[in-house]
Amino acid sequence: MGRAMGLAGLLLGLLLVPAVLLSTSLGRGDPPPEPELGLGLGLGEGPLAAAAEDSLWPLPQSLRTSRRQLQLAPDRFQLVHGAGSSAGPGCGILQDAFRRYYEYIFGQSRWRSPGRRWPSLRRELSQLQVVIAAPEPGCDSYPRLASSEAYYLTIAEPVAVLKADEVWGALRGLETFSQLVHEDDYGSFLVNESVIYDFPRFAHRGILLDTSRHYLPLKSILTNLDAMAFNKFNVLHWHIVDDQSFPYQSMYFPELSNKGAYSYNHIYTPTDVRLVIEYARLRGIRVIPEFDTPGHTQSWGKGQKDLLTPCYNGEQPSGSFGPINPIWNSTYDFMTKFFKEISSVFPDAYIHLGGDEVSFDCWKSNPDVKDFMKEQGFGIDYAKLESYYIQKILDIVSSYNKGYMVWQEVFDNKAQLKPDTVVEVWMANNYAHELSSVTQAGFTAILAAPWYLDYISYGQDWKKYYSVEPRNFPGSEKQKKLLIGGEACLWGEFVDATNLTPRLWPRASAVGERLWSSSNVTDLQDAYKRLSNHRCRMLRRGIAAEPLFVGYCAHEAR
Ligand code: CP6
Repeated sequence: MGRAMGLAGLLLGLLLVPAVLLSTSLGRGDPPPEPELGLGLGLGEGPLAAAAEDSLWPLPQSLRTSRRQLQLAPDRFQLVHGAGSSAGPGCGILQDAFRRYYEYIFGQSRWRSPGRRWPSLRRELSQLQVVIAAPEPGCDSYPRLASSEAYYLTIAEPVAVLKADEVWGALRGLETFSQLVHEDDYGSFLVNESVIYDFPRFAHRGILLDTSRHYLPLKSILTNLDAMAFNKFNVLHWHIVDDQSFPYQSMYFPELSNKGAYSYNHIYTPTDVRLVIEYARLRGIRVIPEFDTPGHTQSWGKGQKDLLTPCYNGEQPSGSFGPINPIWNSTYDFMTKFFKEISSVFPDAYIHLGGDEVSFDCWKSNPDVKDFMKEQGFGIDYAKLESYYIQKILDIVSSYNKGYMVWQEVFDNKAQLKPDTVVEVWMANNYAHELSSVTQAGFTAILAAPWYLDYISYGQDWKKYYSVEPRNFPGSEKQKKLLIGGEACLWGEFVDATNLTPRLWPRASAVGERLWSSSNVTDLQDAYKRLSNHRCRMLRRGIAAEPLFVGYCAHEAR
């Protein structure tokens, strides 16, 4: 926190009540509806949900709100830079966010008639002033793992003030502010006087999208980035290529997508990629591309000859191919050039290098690989060969000053990893034990195992995702600190543009709150009420989020 925030934080500490106490301290009359008992009665998403705090998602770390309401007049209310802010009208991130959030706050009014200006006796909120305390890293930068997303929001007459160290915190605060403004039955926009201090529990809060099993049009990816911002996610893990297709259009190796994409149209051009990165940046979202090797690489082989391992049937090549061939120098020449390009195209400090699910069958069948194993003294331990390969790739990527993420097998196979390597834990069985081992070895970890959103079942599975406590693994405090976040994964075998959004949202929102809010925010009934309202708000904002359960949204009309 900078100086301004430090002082504010100090004062606030005296005022704040824990967020969980909020619903009781507000003294509102309505008991939350019993979700499961509401069966058939449609109570879930309906008229009981009136107060704006009932729709906050994810719940802020601390929140004090009064019953005094202020009115916002769409033709007078302004989002502006406050005095003393290090950002001004030249700050593209904030200018764009002001425009977006003005639209989210007033845009979907049920009362669109212009010139309807009944005199109001209510006190008015005329501005939200945004103050950025720190001069660095500035408005042209990219969000980083170490970015501050904290913000401090006071809503009082006549102006609301949103303070943040960095613009990323201001983005999160604008989202919260927009969630607090609600429209009453007469078309007035109201907000309760409130004081909020908020920051994320975990620094890495990701969504994995898979654009290989099915191509996702740019529009789907951008819409998903909008939804991520509504849920305060900050990493798009772009699993961009895999066995089935290679949609990434490489500048050095255009044949990879010419031959490996589903078609000439099913590609992401350099322009597309830049667009995704910039759209994400404007929402405080990092884009971490994954180029998964040595397994999951069938599509690479179509456009790059002599890259995959030829498999053998006895003495003869079988005509099929396995993982990347780890024994040829040409493999590493290719990877050196390829990752040089990737390092410059993607600005994030991390690249995900995959390393999951490598089948050894093909390597075992190949006589040249067998000879190489002997020369290297690997015996018959093919995990050693895998580590040998990964090691070289890690060194290549390091030489471009990039950090890397890997799937858990890379750690399990004992590759030498740089200390800032992020190990992603995905295997469902005994993931707590794996978190324990990874952090015991001193590496930072990301948890994905309990949050495979491509896996669907009948019922409210968001509750299962919500009820995970990521730090619930054996280890010291120091180890717990090495768990820096998690990811909700949407693998693409059964997902394309037709069902991406409803399959992800609002189920991923459950993961979003788990990764943002305090660990003691666990009440399922309270979460149900807020998430139902949040889902209705996502619908109003153009996100086709599926329902949690029976009910309706107030904005629906025939
Ligand atoms: N693709 C890749 C996948 C999976 C992984 N890697 C996967 C494995 C098991 C389940 C879901 C997804 N489809 N490249 C593992 C990280 Cl249950």
